[in-house]
Amino acid sequence: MQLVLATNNEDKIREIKNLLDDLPVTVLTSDDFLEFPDPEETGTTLMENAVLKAKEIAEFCDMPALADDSGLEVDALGGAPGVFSSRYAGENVTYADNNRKLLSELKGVPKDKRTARFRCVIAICWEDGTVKTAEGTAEGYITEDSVGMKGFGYDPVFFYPPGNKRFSEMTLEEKNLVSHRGKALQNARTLIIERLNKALPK
Ligand code: ITT
Repeated sequence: MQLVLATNNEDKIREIKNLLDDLPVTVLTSDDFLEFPDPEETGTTLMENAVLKAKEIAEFCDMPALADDSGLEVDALGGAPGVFSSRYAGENVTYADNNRKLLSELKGVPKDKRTARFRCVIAICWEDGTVKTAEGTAEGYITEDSVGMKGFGYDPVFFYPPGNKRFSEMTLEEKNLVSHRGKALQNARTLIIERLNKALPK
């Protein structure tokens, strides 16, 4: 089976590839195509955006596509940045810009009110246009500073209590075992394996 990753985010690609590497699936990315669209995320939920990205890329590449829409929900901010996580500090900003804005919005908020979760929705659009989805979350809290060089995005400000460290202090394998993306991909693997089994000659 060939599966194209419907994302332009290199950091997601690294994590997703690691999570699929033991399956009999050839994983393709934007690097394998001369042109690759960057779908406009017009949905109001992670689910809507994941589905629209998977559909658009599956149609463009004419093969099954897997999309990830993910974000950080901070309780003290009423669930923000949520669906706007990648553009929290504006269009074309860096991860560091987003983290600075987040820490500044949470200035003075006590630790017990800094609870947050990462959410990930994976959508797979098969060749026939049908779409299946899978979800995962990871609960933690937002720290008061930005520390750690691993991971990406909000990882340097996201403390994960069961691991007693930030996502930015975990190896890729450690993070994938407990993260929102790791859990969503674990569920998505079941969908891929079902599909592979269907394709096998009886
Ligand atoms: P694509 O749409 O091309 O996949 P994107 O980066 O725009 O790439 P999203 O719209 O799903 O993707 O935004 C996700 C943002 O949420 C991402 O840019 C990070 O800021 C944040 N995020 C998602 N997963 C994360 C993770 O595992 N660790 C840290 N931050 C994460």
